[in-house]
Amino acid sequence: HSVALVGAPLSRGQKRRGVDHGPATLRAAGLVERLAGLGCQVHDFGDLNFTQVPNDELYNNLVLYPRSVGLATQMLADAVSRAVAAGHRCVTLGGDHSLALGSVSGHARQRPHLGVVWVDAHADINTPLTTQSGSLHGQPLSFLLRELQDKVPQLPGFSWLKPCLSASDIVYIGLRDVDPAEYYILKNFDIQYFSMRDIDHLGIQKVMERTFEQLMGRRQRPIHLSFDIDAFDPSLAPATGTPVLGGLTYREGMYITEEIHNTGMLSAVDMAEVNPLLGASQEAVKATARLAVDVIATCFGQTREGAHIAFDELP
Ligand code: DIR
Ligand code: MN
Ligand code: MN
Ligand code: MN
Repeated sequence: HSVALVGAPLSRGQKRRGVDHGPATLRAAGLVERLAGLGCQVHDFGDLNFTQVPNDELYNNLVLYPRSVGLATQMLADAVSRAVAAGHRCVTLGGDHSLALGSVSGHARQRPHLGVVWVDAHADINTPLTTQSGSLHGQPLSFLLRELQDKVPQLPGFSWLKPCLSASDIVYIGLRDVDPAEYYILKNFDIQYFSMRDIDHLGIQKVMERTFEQLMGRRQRPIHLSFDIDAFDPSLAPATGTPVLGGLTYREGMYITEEIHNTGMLSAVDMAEVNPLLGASQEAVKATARLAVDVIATCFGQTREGAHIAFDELP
């Protein structure tokens, strides 16, 4: 099968420097070679060239860089839509998590019935009116959800965006830092989530069973995996902007992506929030990048138990 890589060096969705170097960091960690080694035909479309929109003033005295994020995610939506239309499974390399505004929108243009698995410490579902940080990486899902549209004002730069998800199309895994307004939204719209506490209680196997029951209980559908590297414990993924204690173990992370691969329905992946300027050392940055590459490789068939080759390929 063929995998498209789209670099989305977006950083204006949050406040810390360096996350725009995420795509280069993931490539330097051997992403292309790893996917090729799994038998994927890799089509690397390079990095999109995002420009900062001049005079990009705060929206409502609070929300940062709406025009720049709006334009960049519009470009990304077009790129992802094209890649999926060409028959590729599309991997978006972030960049901060506001990139999901573009990747999910573009994916949904070609696969309107997709379901989203959102792996993150955070719910990223603040609206421009509930956000406390002003950062758009904490808000993408509020723009994408149909049920929330009367709560989301029209931001400059976002006129292209149409909501493409319903509340029942999303499952979260790994939550442990949810703002009060976000919690209200999750409960009010009955959005399925598995917090770290739920993983402790149920175990990751039941969590994945219930995830697929929610998304695919009635019929098979394409899956969009949006993976924020801060879902992992900071001891494993230190090079990220908003680390939160008590995250996924390596084994839980690999189990999530193995199970998603095994559905055969994975259609697009985001890898967000790897920031090479935030590791305490070069080793910390490399460990974070290697982990992100392991996540992506597992999505496309890498297994912990080994893979067989044809007998005539044996030495
Ligand atoms: C917080 C943090 N809920 C916000 N969100 C983060 O800014 O709205 N998302 N860090 O990844
Ligand atoms: Mn193949
Ligand atoms: Mn996060
Ligand atoms: Mn996130």
